[in-house]
Amino acid sequence: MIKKGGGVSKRIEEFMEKVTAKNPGEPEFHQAVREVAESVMPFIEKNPRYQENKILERMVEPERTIMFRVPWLDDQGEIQINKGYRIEMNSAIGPYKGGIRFHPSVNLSILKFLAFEQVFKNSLTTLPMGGGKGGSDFDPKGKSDNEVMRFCQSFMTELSKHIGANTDVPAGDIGVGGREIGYMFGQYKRLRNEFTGVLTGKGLNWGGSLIRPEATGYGCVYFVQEMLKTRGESLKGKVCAVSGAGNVAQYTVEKLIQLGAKVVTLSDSNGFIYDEAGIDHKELKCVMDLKNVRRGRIKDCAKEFSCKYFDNKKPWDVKCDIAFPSATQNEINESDAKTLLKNGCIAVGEGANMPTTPEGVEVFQKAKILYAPGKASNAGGVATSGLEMSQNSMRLSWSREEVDKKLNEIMVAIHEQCVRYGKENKHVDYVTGANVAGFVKVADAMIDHGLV
Ligand code: NDP
Ligand code: 2IT
Repeated sequence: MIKKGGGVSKRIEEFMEKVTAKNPGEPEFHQAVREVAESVMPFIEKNPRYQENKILERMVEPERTIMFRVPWLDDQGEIQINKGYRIEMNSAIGPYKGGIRFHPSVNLSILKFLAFEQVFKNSLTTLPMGGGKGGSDFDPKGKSDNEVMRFCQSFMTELSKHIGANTDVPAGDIGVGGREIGYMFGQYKRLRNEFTGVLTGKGLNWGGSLIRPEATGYGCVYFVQEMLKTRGESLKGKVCAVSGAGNVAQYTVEKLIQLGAKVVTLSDSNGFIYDEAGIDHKELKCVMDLKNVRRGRIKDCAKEFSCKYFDNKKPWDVKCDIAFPSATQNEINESDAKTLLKNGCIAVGEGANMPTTPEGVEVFQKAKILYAPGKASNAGGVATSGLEMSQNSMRLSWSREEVDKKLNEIMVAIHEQCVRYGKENKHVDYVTGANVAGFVKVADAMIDHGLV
Protein backbone atom coordinates (compact mmCIF):
# COMPACT_ATOMS: atom_id res chain seq x y z
CA MET A 1 0.00 0.00 0.00
CA ILE A 2 1.41 3.41 -0.94
CA LYS A 3 1.54 5.48 2.26
CA LYS A 4 -1.32 7.95 2.56
CA GLY A 5 -0.35 11.14 4.43
CA GLY A 6 -2.98 13.43 6.00
CA GLY A 7 -3.04 15.61 2.87
CA VAL A 8 -3.77 12.71 0.53
CA SER A 9 -6.51 11.33 2.76
CA LYS A 10 -8.19 14.73 2.76
CA ARG A 11 -7.96 14.98 -1.01
CA ILE A 12 -9.46 11.50 -1.40
CA GLU A 13 -12.40 12.50 0.80
CA GLU A 14 -12.92 15.77 -1.10
CA PHE A 15 -12.74 13.90 -4.41
CA MET A 16 -15.25 11.28 -3.21
CA GLU A 17 -17.63 13.95 -1.94
CA LYS A 18 -17.76 15.41 -5.44
CA VAL A 19 -18.17 12.00 -7.10
CA THR A 20 -20.99 11.11 -4.70
CA ALA A 21 -22.77 14.44 -5.19
CA LYS A 22 -22.49 14.22 -8.98
CA ASN A 23 -23.63 10.59 -9.11
CA PRO A 24 -26.29 10.29 -6.41
CA GLY A 25 -27.77 6.91 -5.51
CA GLU A 26 -24.99 4.88 -7.15
CA PRO A 27 -23.34 3.00 -4.26
CA GLU A 28 -21.55 0.36 -6.36
CA PHE A 29 -20.05 3.05 -8.59
CA HIS A 30 -18.87 5.03 -5.54
CA GLN A 31 -17.34 1.84 -4.11
CA ALA A 32 -15.37 1.07 -7.27
CA VAL A 33 -14.17 4.67 -7.63
CA ARG A 34 -13.12 4.93 -3.98
CA GLU A 35 -10.98 1.81 -4.20
CA VAL A 36 -9.16 3.22 -7.22
CA ALA A 37 -8.85 6.73 -5.75
CA GLU A 38 -7.32 5.35 -2.56
CA SER A 39 -4.61 3.50 -4.52
CA VAL A 40 -3.98 6.08 -7.19
CA MET A 41 -4.11 9.42 -5.32
CA PRO A 42 -0.75 8.93 -3.55
CA PHE A 43 0.77 8.13 -6.95
CA ILE A 44 -0.83 11.23 -8.49
CA GLU A 45 0.66 13.33 -5.67
CA LYS A 46 4.10 12.21 -6.76
CA ASN A 47 3.34 12.81 -10.45
CA PRO A 48 1.64 16.23 -10.59
CA ARG A 49 1.00 16.15 -14.34
CA TYR A 50 -1.89 13.76 -13.68
CA GLN A 51 -3.39 16.27 -11.25
CA GLU A 52 -2.79 19.25 -13.53
CA ASN A 53 -4.61 17.41 -16.31
CA LYS A 54 -7.42 16.33 -13.92
CA ILE A 55 -7.12 12.78 -15.23
CA LEU A 56 -8.96 10.97 -12.43
CA GLU A 57 -11.72 13.61 -12.46
CA ARG A 58 -12.15 12.98 -16.20
CA MET A 59 -11.97 9.20 -15.85
CA VAL A 60 -14.98 9.01 -13.51
CA GLU A 61 -17.22 10.72 -16.07
CA PRO A 62 -18.28 8.28 -18.82
CA GLU A 63 -17.48 9.51 -22.32
CA ARG A 64 -21.03 8.56 -23.25
CA THR A 65 -24.03 6.96 -21.49
CA ILE A 66 -26.72 5.40 -23.65
CA MET A 67 -30.07 4.43 -22.11
CA PHE A 68 -32.97 3.06 -24.08
CA ARG A 69 -36.30 1.26 -24.05
CA VAL A 70 -36.39 -2.45 -24.95
CA PRO A 71 -39.92 -3.56 -25.85
CA TRP A 72 -40.59 -7.22 -26.69
CA LEU A 73 -43.41 -9.73 -26.91
CA ASP A 74 -43.53 -12.69 -24.53
CA ASP A 75 -44.83 -16.14 -25.50
CA GLN A 76 -48.36 -15.17 -24.43
CA GLY A 77 -48.31 -12.24 -26.86
CA GLU A 78 -48.11 -9.74 -24.02
CA ILE A 79 -45.92 -6.64 -24.36
CA GLN A 80 -42.94 -6.48 -21.96
CA ILE A 81 -40.66 -3.48 -21.46
CA ASN A 82 -37.10 -3.51 -20.12
CA LYS A 83 -34.39 -0.93 -19.73
CA GLY A 84 -31.28 -1.12 -21.94
CA TYR A 85 -27.90 0.53 -21.30
CA ARG A 86 -24.42 0.94 -22.70
CA ILE A 87 -21.81 2.89 -20.76
CA GLU A 88 -18.94 3.99 -23.02
CA MET A 89 -16.49 4.86 -20.28
CA ASN A 90 -13.07 5.47 -21.82
CA SER A 91 -11.62 5.04 -25.32
CA ALA A 92 -8.13 6.51 -24.74
CA ILE A 93 -6.28 3.28 -25.57
CA GLY A 94 -8.71 1.53 -27.92
CA PRO A 95 -12.35 0.96 -28.84
CA TYR A 96 -14.77 0.57 -25.91
CA LYS A 97 -14.74 -3.08 -24.84
CA GLY A 98 -16.66 -4.92 -22.15
CA GLY A 99 -19.50 -7.28 -21.48
CA ILE A 100 -23.27 -7.11 -21.44
CA ARG A 101 -25.16 -8.21 -18.32
CA PHE A 102 -28.78 -9.38 -18.26
CA HIS A 103 -29.96 -9.58 -14.65
CA PRO A 104 -32.93 -8.04 -12.80
CA SER A 105 -30.52 -6.15 -10.50
CA VAL A 106 -28.93 -4.23 -13.40
CA ASN A 107 -29.07 -0.45 -13.02
CA LEU A 108 -26.90 2.58 -13.80
CA SER A 109 -24.80 2.20 -10.65
CA ILE A 110 -23.89 -1.42 -11.35
CA LEU A 111 -23.06 -0.80 -15.01
CA LYS A 112 -20.99 2.30 -14.22
CA PHE A 113 -18.98 0.40 -11.62
CA LEU A 114 -18.40 -2.41 -14.11
CA ALA A 115 -17.46 0.00 -16.92
CA PHE A 116 -15.06 1.87 -14.62
CA GLU A 117 -13.36 -1.37 -13.52
CA GLN A 118 -13.18 -2.45 -17.14
CA VAL A 119 -11.06 0.58 -18.11
CA PHE A 120 -8.29 -0.46 -15.68
CA LYS A 121 -8.64 -4.16 -16.42
CA ASN A 122 -8.39 -3.69 -20.17
CA SER A 123 -5.36 -1.47 -19.72
CA LEU A 124 -3.67 -4.25 -17.73
CA THR A 125 -4.21 -6.83 -20.48
CA THR A 126 -1.44 -5.18 -22.57
CA LEU A 127 -3.91 -5.05 -25.49
CA PRO A 128 -5.39 -1.89 -27.09
CA MET A 129 -8.89 -1.84 -25.61
CA GLY A 130 -10.87 0.96 -23.96
CA GLY A 131 -13.57 0.24 -21.38
CA GLY A 132 -17.34 -0.08 -21.52
CA LYS A 133 -20.21 -2.14 -20.15
CA GLY A 134 -23.86 -2.61 -20.98
CA GLY A 135 -26.90 -4.60 -20.12
CA SER A 136 -30.50 -4.77 -19.13
CA ASP A 137 -32.72 -5.54 -16.16
CA PHE A 138 -34.14 -8.39 -18.27
CA ASP A 139 -34.12 -11.73 -16.41
CA PRO A 140 -33.36 -14.65 -18.74
CA LYS A 141 -34.31 -17.15 -16.01
CA GLY A 142 -37.48 -19.05 -16.85
CA LYS A 143 -37.75 -17.50 -20.33
CA SER A 144 -38.10 -19.66 -23.44
CA ASP A 145 -35.42 -19.57 -26.16
CA ASN A 146 -37.88 -17.65 -28.34
CA GLU A 147 -38.45 -15.04 -25.67
CA VAL A 148 -34.71 -14.62 -25.15
CA MET A 149 -34.29 -14.27 -28.93
CA ARG A 150 -37.02 -11.64 -29.27
CA PHE A 151 -35.54 -9.71 -26.35
CA CYS A 152 -31.99 -9.87 -27.79
CA GLN A 153 -33.23 -8.71 -31.20
CA SER A 154 -35.03 -5.72 -29.69
CA PHE A 155 -32.03 -4.87 -27.49
CA MET A 156 -29.65 -5.02 -30.48
CA THR A 157 -31.99 -3.00 -32.72
CA GLU A 158 -31.16 0.05 -30.59
CA LEU A 159 -27.63 -0.93 -29.50
CA SER A 160 -26.53 -1.45 -33.13
CA LYS A 161 -26.67 2.33 -33.65
CA HIS A 162 -23.90 2.84 -31.14
CA ILE A 163 -21.44 -0.05 -31.55
CA GLY A 164 -19.08 -1.34 -34.23
CA ALA A 165 -15.91 -3.42 -34.67
CA ASN A 166 -13.76 -0.27 -34.38
CA THR A 167 -16.05 1.68 -32.02
CA ASP A 168 -17.43 -0.47 -29.23
CA VAL A 169 -17.27 -4.27 -29.01
CA PRO A 170 -19.55 -5.88 -26.38
CA ALA A 171 -19.30 -9.48 -25.10
CA GLY A 172 -20.93 -11.67 -22.44
CA ASP A 173 -21.27 -11.28 -18.68
CA ILE A 174 -23.89 -12.52 -16.17
CA GLY A 175 -26.90 -13.85 -18.06
CA VAL A 176 -25.24 -13.40 -21.45
CA GLY A 177 -23.48 -16.44 -22.93
CA GLY A 178 -23.15 -18.08 -26.34
CA ARG A 179 -26.90 -18.22 -26.96
CA GLU A 180 -27.47 -14.49 -26.34
CA ILE A 181 -24.33 -13.44 -28.25
CA GLY A 182 -25.62 -15.49 -31.21
CA TYR A 183 -29.03 -13.82 -31.27
CA MET A 184 -27.49 -10.35 -30.91
CA PHE A 185 -24.86 -11.01 -33.60
CA GLY A 186 -27.55 -12.28 -35.99
CA GLN A 187 -29.62 -9.14 -35.51
CA TYR A 188 -26.63 -6.80 -35.90
CA LYS A 189 -25.60 -8.53 -39.13
CA ARG A 190 -29.11 -8.29 -40.48
CA LEU A 191 -29.55 -4.61 -39.61
CA ARG A 192 -26.15 -3.48 -40.87
CA ASN A 193 -25.64 -5.96 -43.69
CA GLU A 194 -22.06 -6.56 -42.60
CA PHE A 195 -20.18 -9.48 -41.06
CA THR A 196 -17.72 -7.96 -38.62
CA GLY A 197 -16.24 -8.72 -35.23
CA VAL A 198 -18.73 -6.44 -33.47
CA LEU A 199 -19.16 -8.84 -30.56
CA THR A 200 -16.78 -11.31 -28.94
CA GLY A 201 -17.60 -14.67 -27.43
CA LYS A 202 -18.98 -15.69 -30.83
CA GLY A 203 -19.54 -19.29 -31.95
CA LEU A 204 -16.53 -21.05 -33.43
CA ASN A 205 -17.97 -21.33 -36.94
CA TRP A 206 -18.94 -17.66 -37.14
CA GLY A 207 -15.86 -15.77 -35.99
CA GLY A 208 -15.36 -16.90 -32.40
CA SER A 209 -12.02 -17.77 -30.83
CA LEU A 210 -10.99 -21.04 -29.30
CA ILE A 211 -10.44 -20.70 -25.52
CA ARG A 212 -12.69 -17.60 -25.18
CA PRO A 213 -15.32 -19.57 -23.19
CA GLU A 214 -12.60 -20.96 -20.91
CA ALA A 215 -10.54 -17.77 -20.69
CA THR A 216 -11.83 -15.98 -17.59
CA GLY A 217 -11.69 -19.08 -15.39
CA TYR A 218 -8.40 -20.39 -16.81
CA GLY A 219 -6.86 -16.91 -16.59
CA CYS A 220 -7.88 -16.52 -12.96
CA VAL A 221 -6.24 -19.82 -12.08
CA TYR A 222 -3.07 -18.84 -14.02
CA PHE A 223 -2.95 -15.59 -12.04
CA VAL A 224 -3.31 -17.37 -8.69
CA GLN A 225 -0.58 -19.76 -9.79
CA GLU A 226 1.74 -16.75 -10.29
CA MET A 227 0.85 -15.36 -6.86
CA LEU A 228 1.51 -18.72 -5.21
CA LYS A 229 4.92 -18.92 -6.92
CA THR A 230 6.00 -15.75 -5.09
CA ARG A 231 5.70 -17.76 -1.87
CA GLY A 232 7.18 -20.97 -3.22
CA GLU A 233 3.73 -22.61 -3.30
CA SER A 234 1.69 -24.37 -6.00
CA LEU A 235 -1.92 -25.38 -6.60
CA LYS A 236 -1.26 -29.08 -6.17
CA GLY A 237 -3.40 -30.48 -3.38
CA LYS A 238 -4.88 -27.11 -2.44
CA VAL A 239 -8.51 -27.17 -1.28
CA CYS A 240 -10.48 -24.55 -3.21
CA ALA A 241 -13.90 -23.02 -2.60
CA VAL A 242 -15.52 -21.68 -5.78
CA SER A 243 -18.76 -19.68 -5.85
CA GLY A 244 -21.08 -19.40 -8.84
CA ALA A 245 -21.77 -22.14 -11.36
CA GLY A 246 -21.74 -20.10 -14.55
CA ASN A 247 -19.13 -19.47 -17.22
CA VAL A 248 -16.36 -18.23 -14.93
CA ALA A 249 -16.90 -20.80 -12.16
CA GLN A 250 -17.09 -23.76 -14.56
CA TYR A 251 -13.75 -23.13 -16.23
CA THR A 252 -12.07 -22.14 -12.99
CA VAL A 253 -12.99 -25.58 -11.69
CA GLU A 254 -11.87 -27.31 -14.91
CA LYS A 255 -8.40 -25.75 -14.73
CA LEU A 256 -8.07 -26.33 -10.98
CA ILE A 257 -8.84 -30.03 -11.40
CA GLN A 258 -6.29 -30.24 -14.25
CA LEU A 259 -3.63 -28.70 -12.02
CA GLY A 260 -4.25 -31.08 -9.13
CA ALA A 261 -6.25 -28.86 -6.78
CA LYS A 262 -9.35 -30.10 -4.97
CA VAL A 263 -12.53 -28.07 -5.57
CA VAL A 264 -15.10 -28.60 -2.83
CA THR A 265 -17.87 -26.09 -3.63
CA LEU A 266 -19.96 -24.50 -6.38
CA SER A 267 -23.03 -22.30 -5.91
CA ASP A 268 -25.85 -20.31 -7.46
CA SER A 269 -28.18 -17.67 -6.08
CA ASN A 270 -30.13 -20.33 -4.17
CA GLY A 271 -27.33 -22.08 -2.27
CA PHE A 272 -24.12 -24.10 -2.55
CA ILE A 273 -22.98 -27.70 -2.93
CA TYR A 274 -20.19 -29.15 -0.80
CA ASP A 275 -18.29 -32.18 -2.05
CA GLU A 276 -15.65 -33.07 0.51
CA ALA A 277 -13.93 -35.56 -1.82
CA GLY A 278 -13.58 -32.90 -4.51
CA ILE A 279 -15.61 -32.26 -7.66
CA ASP A 280 -14.25 -34.42 -10.51
CA HIS A 281 -14.39 -34.01 -14.31
CA LYS A 282 -17.54 -36.16 -14.55
CA GLU A 283 -19.37 -34.07 -11.98
CA LEU A 284 -18.21 -30.86 -13.62
CA LYS A 285 -19.63 -32.08 -16.93
CA CYS A 286 -22.92 -32.63 -15.19
CA VAL A 287 -22.84 -29.06 -13.81
CA MET A 288 -22.06 -27.70 -17.30
CA ASP A 289 -24.96 -29.60 -18.83
CA LEU A 290 -27.28 -28.52 -16.01
CA LYS A 291 -26.35 -24.84 -16.24
CA ASN A 292 -25.68 -24.39 -19.98
CA VAL A 293 -28.28 -26.72 -21.49
CA ARG A 294 -30.96 -27.72 -18.99
CA ARG A 295 -30.71 -24.35 -17.19
CA GLY A 296 -31.50 -25.88 -13.78
CA ARG A 297 -30.48 -25.16 -10.17
CA ILE A 298 -27.23 -26.33 -8.54
CA LYS A 299 -29.32 -28.15 -5.95
CA ASP A 300 -30.26 -30.68 -8.67
CA CYS A 301 -26.58 -31.62 -9.02
CA ALA A 302 -26.28 -32.39 -5.33
CA LYS A 303 -28.95 -35.03 -5.84
CA GLU A 304 -27.26 -36.41 -8.96
CA PHE A 305 -23.86 -36.96 -7.36
CA SER A 306 -24.96 -37.26 -3.74
CA CYS A 307 -23.05 -34.49 -2.05
CA LYS A 308 -24.23 -31.97 0.52
CA TYR A 309 -26.36 -28.96 -0.39
CA PHE A 310 -26.80 -25.86 1.77
CA ASP A 311 -29.85 -23.81 0.93
CA ASN A 312 -29.62 -20.01 0.93
CA LYS A 313 -25.96 -20.04 2.04
CA LYS A 314 -22.67 -18.88 0.53
CA PRO A 315 -19.67 -21.24 0.51
CA TRP A 316 -17.34 -19.07 2.62
CA ASP A 317 -17.55 -20.96 5.90
CA VAL A 318 -16.15 -24.12 4.34
CA LYS A 319 -12.52 -24.89 5.18
CA CYS A 320 -10.34 -24.05 2.17
CA ASP A 321 -6.83 -22.89 1.20
CA ILE A 322 -7.97 -20.71 -1.70
CA ALA A 323 -11.24 -18.91 -2.43
CA PHE A 324 -12.43 -18.16 -5.96
CA PRO A 325 -15.48 -15.86 -5.73
CA SER A 326 -16.93 -16.21 -9.24
CA ALA A 327 -20.59 -15.21 -8.96
CA THR A 328 -21.25 -11.51 -8.40
CA GLN A 329 -20.34 -8.23 -6.66
CA ASN A 330 -20.08 -7.95 -2.87
CA GLU A 331 -20.51 -11.67 -2.23
CA ILE A 332 -17.71 -11.75 0.41
CA ASN A 333 -18.33 -9.39 3.33
CA GLU A 334 -16.15 -8.62 6.34
CA SER A 335 -17.46 -11.54 8.36
CA ASP A 336 -17.02 -13.97 5.42
CA ALA A 337 -13.43 -12.71 4.99
CA LYS A 338 -12.69 -13.27 8.68
CA THR A 339 -14.16 -16.77 8.52
CA LEU A 340 -12.05 -17.61 5.48
CA LEU A 341 -8.90 -16.44 7.29
CA LYS A 342 -9.79 -18.32 10.46
CA ASN A 343 -10.17 -21.49 8.39
CA GLY A 344 -6.67 -21.09 6.94
CA CYS A 345 -7.32 -19.43 3.58
CA ILE A 346 -4.01 -18.21 2.08
CA ALA A 347 -5.17 -16.78 -1.25
CA VAL A 348 -8.17 -15.25 -3.00
CA GLY A 349 -8.54 -15.12 -6.80
CA GLU A 350 -11.48 -12.96 -7.80
CA GLY A 351 -13.19 -14.38 -10.88
CA ALA A 352 -16.15 -12.05 -10.41
CA ASN A 353 -16.00 -8.26 -10.59
CA MET A 354 -15.68 -6.59 -7.15
CA PRO A 355 -16.90 -9.67 -5.24
CA THR A 356 -15.37 -8.51 -1.95
CA THR A 357 -16.75 -5.56 0.03
CA PRO A 358 -14.24 -2.84 1.04
CA GLU A 359 -14.35 -4.13 4.65
CA GLY A 360 -13.61 -7.64 3.39
CA VAL A 361 -10.71 -6.40 1.27
CA GLU A 362 -9.27 -4.67 4.33
CA VAL A 363 -9.35 -7.96 6.27
CA PHE A 364 -7.42 -9.74 3.49
CA GLN A 365 -4.97 -6.86 3.06
CA LYS A 366 -4.20 -6.57 6.75
CA ALA A 367 -3.57 -10.31 6.99
CA LYS A 368 -1.21 -9.99 3.98
CA ILE A 369 -2.63 -13.06 2.27
CA LEU A 370 -2.36 -13.33 -1.52
CA TYR A 371 -5.36 -11.26 -2.53
CA ALA A 372 -5.95 -10.62 -6.25
CA PRO A 373 -8.54 -7.99 -7.17
CA GLY A 374 -10.85 -8.97 -10.02
CA LYS A 375 -9.53 -6.37 -12.43
CA ALA A 376 -6.22 -8.25 -12.43
CA SER A 377 -7.25 -11.87 -11.89
CA ASN A 378 -10.32 -12.02 -14.15
CA ALA A 379 -8.78 -10.04 -17.02
CA GLY A 380 -8.14 -13.23 -19.02
CA GLY A 381 -11.69 -13.14 -20.39
CA VAL A 382 -11.48 -9.74 -21.96
CA ALA A 383 -7.86 -10.36 -22.97
CA THR A 384 -8.98 -13.36 -25.01
CA SER A 385 -11.78 -11.21 -26.41
CA GLY A 386 -8.97 -8.93 -27.57
CA LEU A 387 -7.33 -11.94 -29.21
CA GLU A 388 -10.67 -12.77 -30.88
CA MET A 389 -10.75 -9.21 -32.27
CA SER A 390 -7.23 -9.61 -33.68
CA GLN A 391 -8.16 -12.90 -35.35
CA ASN A 392 -11.31 -11.31 -36.83
CA SER A 393 -9.27 -8.41 -38.23
CA MET A 394 -6.78 -10.80 -39.80
CA ARG A 395 -9.59 -13.11 -40.97
CA LEU A 396 -7.87 -16.19 -39.61
CA SER A 397 -8.01 -18.27 -36.47
CA TRP A 398 -5.36 -19.51 -34.08
CA SER A 399 -5.18 -22.99 -32.54
CA ARG A 400 -6.30 -23.78 -29.03
CA GLU A 401 -2.70 -24.14 -27.90
CA GLU A 402 -1.71 -20.79 -29.40
CA VAL A 403 -4.53 -18.87 -27.73
CA ASP A 404 -4.03 -20.64 -24.39
CA LYS A 405 -0.31 -19.82 -24.51
CA LYS A 406 -1.04 -16.15 -25.24
CA LEU A 407 -3.60 -16.08 -22.42
CA ASN A 408 -1.05 -17.52 -20.00
CA GLU A 409 1.58 -14.99 -21.11
CA ILE A 410 -0.89 -12.14 -20.62
CA MET A 411 -1.78 -13.29 -17.07
CA VAL A 412 1.95 -13.51 -16.25
CA ALA A 413 2.40 -9.99 -17.67
CA ILE A 414 -0.51 -8.67 -15.56
CA HIS A 415 1.06 -10.25 -12.49
CA GLU A 416 4.39 -8.58 -13.32
CA GLN A 417 2.70 -5.18 -13.61
CA CYS A 418 1.05 -5.69 -10.21
CA VAL A 419 4.43 -6.55 -8.70
CA ARG A 420 6.08 -3.56 -10.38
CA TYR A 421 3.62 -1.03 -8.99
CA GLY A 422 2.51 -2.84 -5.82
CA LYS A 423 5.68 -4.24 -4.26
CA GLU A 424 6.57 -2.89 -0.83
CA ASN A 425 9.51 -4.66 0.81
CA LYS A 426 8.74 -8.36 0.38
CA HIS A 427 4.98 -8.01 0.18
CA VAL A 428 3.00 -7.33 -3.00
CA ASP A 429 -0.14 -5.19 -2.64
CA TYR A 430 -2.01 -6.41 -5.72
CA VAL A 431 -4.76 -3.79 -5.28
CA THR A 432 -2.37 -0.86 -5.50
CA GLY A 433 -0.35 -2.63 -8.18
CA ALA A 434 -3.35 -3.29 -10.45
CA ASN A 435 -4.91 0.14 -9.98
CA VAL A 436 -1.72 2.15 -10.54
CA ALA A 437 -0.51 0.04 -13.47
CA GLY A 438 -3.95 0.21 -15.12
CA PHE A 439 -4.16 3.95 -14.50
CA VAL A 440 -0.75 4.98 -15.89
CA LYS A 441 -1.30 3.65 -19.41
CA VAL A 442 -4.75 5.24 -19.80
CA ALA A 443 -3.68 8.49 -18.12
CA ASP A 444 -0.64 8.93 -20.36
CA ALA A 445 -2.76 8.31 -23.47
CA MET A 446 -5.32 10.88 -22.28
CA ILE A 447 -2.58 13.46 -21.82
CA ASP A 448 -1.22 12.69 -25.31
CA HIS A 449 -4.68 13.26 -26.80
CA GLY A 450 -5.14 16.73 -25.25
CA LEU A 451 -8.33 17.93 -23.60
CA VAL A 452 -10.94 15.58 -25.10
P1 NDP B 1 -23.04 -16.47 -15.54
O1 NDP B 1 -24.34 -15.84 -15.81
O2 NDP B 1 -22.53 -17.50 -16.48
O3 NDP B 1 -23.04 -17.11 -14.09
C1 NDP B 1 -23.29 -16.34 -12.97
C2 NDP B 1 -23.30 -17.22 -11.75
O4 NDP B 1 -23.31 -16.41 -10.59
C3 NDP B 1 -24.54 -18.10 -11.66
O5 NDP B 1 -24.22 -19.27 -10.99
C4 NDP B 1 -25.49 -17.23 -10.85
O6 NDP B 1 -26.48 -17.93 -10.15
C5 NDP B 1 -24.53 -16.58 -9.88
N1 NDP B 1 -25.08 -15.27 -9.49
C6 NDP B 1 -25.36 -14.24 -10.31
N2 NDP B 1 -25.88 -13.22 -9.62
C7 NDP B 1 -25.93 -13.62 -8.35
C8 NDP B 1 -26.35 -13.01 -7.15
N3 NDP B 1 -26.83 -11.77 -7.15
N4 NDP B 1 -26.22 -13.73 -6.00
C9 NDP B 1 -25.73 -14.99 -6.01
N5 NDP B 1 -25.32 -15.63 -7.12
C10 NDP B 1 -25.41 -14.95 -8.25
O7 NDP B 1 -21.99 -15.26 -15.40
P2 NDP B 1 -20.41 -15.29 -15.50
O8 NDP B 1 -19.87 -16.57 -14.96
O9 NDP B 1 -20.03 -14.86 -16.85
O10 NDP B 1 -20.03 -14.09 -14.50
C11 NDP B 1 -19.73 -14.29 -13.13
C12 NDP B 1 -18.93 -13.11 -12.63
O11 NDP B 1 -17.71 -13.01 -13.36
C13 NDP B 1 -19.59 -11.73 -12.77
O12 NDP B 1 -19.19 -10.92 -11.70
C14 NDP B 1 -18.98 -11.20 -14.06
O13 NDP B 1 -19.01 -9.80 -14.11
C15 NDP B 1 -17.55 -11.72 -13.92
N6 NDP B 1 -16.77 -11.81 -15.15
C16 NDP B 1 -17.23 -12.49 -16.24
C17 NDP B 1 -16.45 -12.59 -17.37
C18 NDP B 1 -16.87 -13.36 -18.55
O14 NDP B 1 -16.09 -13.42 -19.51
N7 NDP B 1 -18.04 -13.98 -18.58
C19 NDP B 1 -15.14 -11.94 -17.44
C20 NDP B 1 -14.71 -11.31 -16.22
C21 NDP B 1 -15.52 -11.26 -15.13
P3 NDP B 1 -27.99 -17.92 -10.69
O15 NDP B 1 -27.99 -18.77 -11.91
O16 NDP B 1 -28.79 -18.47 -9.57
O17 NDP B 1 -28.33 -16.47 -10.98
O1 2IT C 1 -16.04 -8.32 -16.99
C1 2IT C 1 -15.50 -8.68 -18.04
O2 2IT C 1 -14.28 -8.49 -18.25
C2 2IT C 1 -16.31 -9.38 -19.04
N1 2IT C 1 -17.49 -9.61 -18.81
C3 2IT C 1 -15.72 -9.77 -20.36
C4 2IT C 1 -15.69 -8.61 -21.30
C5 2IT C 1 -15.24 -8.89 -22.71
O3 2IT C 1 -15.32 -7.94 -23.50
O4 2IT C 1 -14.83 -10.00 -23.03
